[in-house]
Amino acid sequence: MLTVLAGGTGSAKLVRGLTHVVSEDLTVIMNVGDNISLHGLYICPDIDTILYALSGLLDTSRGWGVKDDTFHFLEQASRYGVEDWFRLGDKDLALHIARTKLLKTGLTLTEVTKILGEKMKISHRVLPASDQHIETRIKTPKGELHLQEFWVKLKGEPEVLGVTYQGPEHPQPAPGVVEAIRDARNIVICPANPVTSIAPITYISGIRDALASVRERVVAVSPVLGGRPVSGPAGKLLRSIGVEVSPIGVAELYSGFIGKMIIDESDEVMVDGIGRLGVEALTTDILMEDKKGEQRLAEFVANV
Ligand code: FO1
Repeated sequence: MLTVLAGGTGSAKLVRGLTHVVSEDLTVIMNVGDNISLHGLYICPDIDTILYALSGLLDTSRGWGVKDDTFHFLEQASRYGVEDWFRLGDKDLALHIARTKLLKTGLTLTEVTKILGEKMKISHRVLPASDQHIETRIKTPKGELHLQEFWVKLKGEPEVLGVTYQGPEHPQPAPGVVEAIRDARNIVICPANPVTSIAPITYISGIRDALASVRERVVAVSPVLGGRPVSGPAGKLLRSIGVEVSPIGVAELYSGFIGKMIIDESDEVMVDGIGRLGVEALTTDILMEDKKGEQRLAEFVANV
């Protein structure tokens, strides 16, 4: 079994690539830190993105939401004063309504995600990192914001003063997560935002300890290439927590629980620096610009 720690868009590409190149079971452990309640619905953006990617429904040009979706509901609702900054498409809404209804019957997020995955005919296992609500909060001069408010509503523009993960004092991993790490042939950390996609997962001490205990089998794909994040606000967020925006910076952040890191071949000069952190650096082309690129990187990742 291969186990993958994943966030949203960038992760979806690698996960989709892996489904094409590996024949073994895949378990995807999902970030829940960007989950948000809006219009009475419980939305899990990263889980949604992976479910859509694995079922072939994903709008791959945007990297989120359903392909060929329309926004009639939101357009009409905004006429009544409903907030429309978070673009929920008409087809996408169906998933949030189904999830919220199932959660209201008392099922856990793990159970609900399993049901939705089955209905979407997904054969791989998608597990929320936790059944508890652990929310990534961004501290800005305008006050503390939900990640989606910072990134989508305010377009990532406010200065970032810090990042916190808000939830129970001792957040618990969801059932099956620790076992999926312990029993995996290898564990892959996707090239996702280290601060808002991976850290909310490893913030759960049971998960962090499980990864550390099998550290030599944990391989991360760098989300940074040539001093810049491959996509999204990772640079700003890494700087805000005092981490250098480079594969070395990310390797240092992850060094307690990874044994290997895949970096871009253009960053080869960093191999020794990463090695000094006790992490073996491997180089390849890490950009996934099309399906071929996804499968090429997935092949490399699956065979380290
Ligand atoms: N991202 C955006 O940039 N703008 C949106 O309006 C937006 C809506 C949205 C709706 C459902 C969903 O599952 C994801 C959505 N995303 C949107 C993506 C999401 O904000 C981020 O990609 C992740 O939270 C970061 O991992």
